[in-house]
Amino acid sequence: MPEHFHVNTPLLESVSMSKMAGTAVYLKMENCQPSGSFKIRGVGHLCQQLASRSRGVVCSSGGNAGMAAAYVARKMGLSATVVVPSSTPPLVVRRLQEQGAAVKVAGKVWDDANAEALRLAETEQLTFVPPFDHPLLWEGHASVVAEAAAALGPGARPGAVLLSVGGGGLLCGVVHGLKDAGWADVPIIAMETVGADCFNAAIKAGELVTLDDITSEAKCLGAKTVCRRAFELSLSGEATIISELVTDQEALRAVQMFLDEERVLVEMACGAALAAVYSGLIPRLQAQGRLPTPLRPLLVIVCGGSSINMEQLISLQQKLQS
Ligand code: PLV
Repeated sequence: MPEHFHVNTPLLESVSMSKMAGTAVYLKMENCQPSGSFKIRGVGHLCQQLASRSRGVVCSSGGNAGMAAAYVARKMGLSATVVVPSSTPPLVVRRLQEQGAAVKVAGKVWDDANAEALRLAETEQLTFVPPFDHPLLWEGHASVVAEAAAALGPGARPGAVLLSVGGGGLLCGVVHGLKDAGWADVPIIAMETVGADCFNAAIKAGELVTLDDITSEAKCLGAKTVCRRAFELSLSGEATIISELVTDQEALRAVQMFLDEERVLVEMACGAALAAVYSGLIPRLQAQGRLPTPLRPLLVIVCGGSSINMEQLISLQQKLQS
């Protein structure tokens, strides 16, 4: 078995985003992962630890954790079943099947699909691969920070890390990675879209909140409840987390601008993070005193995602920009 399934992704400086952010912007290009997103880091690590003698894996997913599970299972010679909600576009179902997974559609949102995946794990004795709520996932995701630290070189230190939050697994992993890199005091800007904002809602309420529904088009951010660890981190002094929201329109505009400027197509879940730069949030946070001025370089986790192609982009434009 290989040491790991993910690749060391490029760290690219973006001149146009640097201009908008008012500080150097470094893009950690997780869209380049073999499964299309950062998820392979954690999922690969978890499967290596838990699934080597398994009868097969079952993963509940908005799409991208499933893509990672399907890829890793194929490499490990295991079967993969991915349970997705009906909000998952057909293009993702097709990509999952191409990756060799059996796909089951269950329920309207990820939480419904998760209940079905847990049931299958039990009845079929499969290894359950959660998409965001597991310490092994966080341990695996932490490698994204270690790689960025190595690429930036000794003595370098980001001013902030920018990422998206769905169920909070990436956030937990990045906090882990920042600690390992000796960067525990680097603030994290945690982005969600309005309508997929379970982390922001929990922070506002002071307790875990279960959203009534996922109304955002960023379906891969669509967990109704953020994982407990992410919420606890927001309360503890272990990390500085700035939780912010963008609209679907802003996330989509960011996807389009990123395509035009960087020539890379990412899904809405990733657009949510990019929108912090394209919508001018960074200088606004500085003006509010929530980020320092001047700000050291901004490390952006370009989480990627398979839930996008030209047809999907056009359909999102018609839905959100008409
Ligand atoms: N997507 C999960 C959860 O969906 C999934 O099953 O694929 N960026 C992209 C492209 C993602 O796919 C996800 C999560 C995130 C960001 C957020 O990561 P998280 O869930 O670890 O906060 C419901």
